[in-house]
Amino acid sequence: MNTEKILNFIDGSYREGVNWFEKRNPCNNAVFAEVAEAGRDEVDAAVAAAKRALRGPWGKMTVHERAAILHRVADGITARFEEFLAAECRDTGKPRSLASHIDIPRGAANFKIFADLVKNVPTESFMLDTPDGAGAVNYALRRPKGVIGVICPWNLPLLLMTWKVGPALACGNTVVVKPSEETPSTAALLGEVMNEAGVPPGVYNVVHGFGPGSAGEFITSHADVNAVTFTGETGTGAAIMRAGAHLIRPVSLELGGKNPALVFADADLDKAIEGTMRSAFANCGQVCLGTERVYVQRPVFEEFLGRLKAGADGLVLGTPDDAAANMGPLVSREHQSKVLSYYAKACELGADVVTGGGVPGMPGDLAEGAWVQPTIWAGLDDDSAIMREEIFGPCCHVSPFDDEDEVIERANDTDYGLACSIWTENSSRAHRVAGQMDTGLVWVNSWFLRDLRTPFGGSKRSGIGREGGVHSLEFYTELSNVCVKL
Ligand code: NAD
Ligand code: 6OD
Repeated sequence: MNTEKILNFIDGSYREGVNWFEKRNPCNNAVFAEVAEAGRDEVDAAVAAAKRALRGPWGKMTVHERAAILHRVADGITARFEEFLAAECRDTGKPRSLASHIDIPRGAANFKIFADLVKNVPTESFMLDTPDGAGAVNYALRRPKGVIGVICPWNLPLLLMTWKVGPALACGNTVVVKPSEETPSTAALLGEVMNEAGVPPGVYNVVHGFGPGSAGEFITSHADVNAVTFTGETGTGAAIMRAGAHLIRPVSLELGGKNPALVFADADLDKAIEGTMRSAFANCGQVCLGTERVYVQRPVFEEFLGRLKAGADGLVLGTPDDAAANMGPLVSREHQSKVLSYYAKACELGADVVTGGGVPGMPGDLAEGAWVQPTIWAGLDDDSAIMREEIFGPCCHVSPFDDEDEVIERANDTDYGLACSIWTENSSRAHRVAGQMDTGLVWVNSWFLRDLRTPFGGSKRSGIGREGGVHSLEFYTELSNVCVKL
């Protein structure tokens, strides 16, 4: 079989590992690449290179020099847009129309935004009176934290990886990245862009592999990794906290969600349907911010449900190159099994299957792919597993509600606290409800509308910490206070 090889990127060069693992196309489950799994030696080499680069040219550059290089990285991604797009679509199966509007442009923007931000954010300064009358001046310095371990998921691979790597490098750190085993390609390709842009060797390193007993664990348990930033499942976040606890190592965790949408009777239903179609089904429902619980006020419940069903029934499943398709497969057959187990569970629990609930008939070799139908349920209790557990597929449950206090309480009654969407044309209600939601992110009459200067992250079991804007600088730097006696 003629498969491509995807390599680790360590100290500015591509390297093999201790093993090879298969990368399959989610559309037809065919193996198209072998990925070099990094062992402990490769991870040690990557961490050592990252540590050296902190002392070398990267650590000695001015903020402006670093920022200029990061602009070149962003321009390099844009110059090779088609290559990144093809690699991302091949790994994930997502439509080109989606990746070309979200994943790849954000991959570039994440470098520019944070390169510009570090140049413009001041630190604090205080004059202190002293008994001798001469005084003292205090000022804070931002210093890089050091070697940052970046552990990434598979749903928006380049976007979520650069969302961490952009600010980490802008702040003067170096990184050891572990992309998801499902999506190794764009992280590896970015190594070429880093070299072309003049990023010194050792600043950006990529090691491939899995979690426990593999590259993920080797990074998170490494004593020379100074901080770990992670996006992924809540259970994995807990394991990563434990791995660094004895080192008192800072972690930033962006974890799972079970996000509600609240559709009030005074909403503009055209907007609410358009937004909920995206929040439930975009990226085949594999967005941490996605809506899996929809609460609709009773006077518009039937109309909303009918229109959402019509929208879901109108989705066109197809491969990334199918220009008519607006929904791809799930990322893998393994994830398909997980999502289908929830489809079965919903039936066992007596859900009303409004649409979907199974595997679509796909032609030819696509029948082997990780396809599932977009699915809508109604009729389940708020306590059912379908309403409590993150499914991470193209599915949602729609329930009626009667009044504002009731829906706030029901929407907040979850272990998660990542995002919610509120649909109403009454601006007083919008602000009143937004202020009562136990989520790190609240969208009103929108969803996944991003301003990278704003705080991003989850509460409860959806995460620890905030990134975005100055909040990223808080995580990726150590503040040192300098006190000068005059
Ligand atoms: P995952 O937790 O299974 O894997 C994420 C990464 O962690 C992978 O690279 C994996 O190899 C690695 N990993 C697994 N176990 C590890 C361990 N013990 N030590 C170190 N590394 C380990 O998550 P996933 O399935 O790739 O992604 C989907 C999940 O990510 C969903 O729960 C979703 O909600 C969440 N997510 C959250 C956000 C957010 O911003 N909050 C964004 C995207 C995805
Ligand atoms: O937009 C972002 O910066 C971000 N972190 C999005 C996360 C999406 C989750 O799947």
